[in-house]
Amino acid sequence: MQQRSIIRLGVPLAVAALALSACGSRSDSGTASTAASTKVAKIGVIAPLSGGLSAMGLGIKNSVDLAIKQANDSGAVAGWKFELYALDDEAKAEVGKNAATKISSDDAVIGVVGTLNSSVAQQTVPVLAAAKIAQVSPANTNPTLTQGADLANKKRPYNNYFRTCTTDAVQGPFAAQYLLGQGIKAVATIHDKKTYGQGLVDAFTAEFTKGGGKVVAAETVGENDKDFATVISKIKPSAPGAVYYGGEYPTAGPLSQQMKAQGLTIPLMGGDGIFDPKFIELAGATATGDMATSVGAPTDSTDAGKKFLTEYKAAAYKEEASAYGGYGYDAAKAIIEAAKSALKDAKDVKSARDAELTALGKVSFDGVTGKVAFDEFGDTTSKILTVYKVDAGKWIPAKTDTFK
Ligand code: ABU
Repeated sequence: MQQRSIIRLGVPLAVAALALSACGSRSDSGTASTAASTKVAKIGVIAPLSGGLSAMGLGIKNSVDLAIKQANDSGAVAGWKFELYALDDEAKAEVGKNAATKISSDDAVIGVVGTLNSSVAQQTVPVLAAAKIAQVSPANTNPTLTQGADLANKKRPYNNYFRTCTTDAVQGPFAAQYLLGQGIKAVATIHDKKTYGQGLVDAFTAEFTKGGGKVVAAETVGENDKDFATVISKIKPSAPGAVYYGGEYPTAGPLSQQMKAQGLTIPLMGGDGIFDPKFIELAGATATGDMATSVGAPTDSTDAGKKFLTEYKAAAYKEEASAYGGYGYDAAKAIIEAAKSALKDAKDVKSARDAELTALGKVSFDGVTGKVAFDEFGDTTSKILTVYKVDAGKWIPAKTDTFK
């Protein structure tokens, strides 16, 4: 009797479970399930979702999620739904490589947005390339990723890699020209010895010295350093007019704070890796006058950017879009745009990956960060950058221009 009751109860439960799985659901874990007639293509995200750089990574993830939801709502690719498959790289190269390996074993992945860090991308790109999965970064700025190690003889290393942000070959010189234009002719450089930080300082130094400036001290720090007394005391006697820093805000913020506290009252300038409210939080009240370059025009300065920020806010994500939200959104839109032709007549995602790579190289649309299109190396065709200055506890745009 008791057994019959359990069986009677079990049948409707099983039917309900089957019905639920047929209706489909979206998850971050990579589990695909959707209505029988609709196929699933996953868009991966590999970014720091925890740790010191998570403010930027979570902004990227949320923005990709927004692009996916909008694509699904509008039926961007007939017969297909997109799903988000986000993995945390903790801003660590090895963790990123493992994430790429996991993603590349999933036959439903059509493309990946990420990574934040150039040093992590150096590990993820070859893994995804072996599976012919597109990677579109909203944030990697090291030029070697697209142009190869010998920048004098550019050669694209992997045809699966694209980026919606410009490179440090543009960003470093843009900062050098700005400082020279401000009458600052002597700087000290510091970098964190990582791919991004070192490359940015190298590009800055070449342009700054070419323009008649002098690098009066060149130092390095560790990305996890907390005490900068030694490096500050080495720099101080050379009397620079500014410090140019290659690295990210978790280190740059305390460095700026300690510089001012130790009487080195000159601006710290960095690249897009320090362009985040967290930098100002960490640097404190004496950050006023510090500077950062970042890719593109300020997101809220264009109609498309304003629309994106309004939609992002309406989606009620816990975290801000941050510096790369718009670029993450455009990276996801580029993958979706390419998928319109790649997936159209495809029986499955895996067989569409070659076509996706070809189509990505040809995309051209107006994104929230401007025209989204890639050159023969996979780099964005946009060379717009902005200099921001800290004023009253906020990053304020000082100059937006196209690098020449
Ligand atoms: N571009 C800023 C930080 C990310 C990176 O390129 O390493």
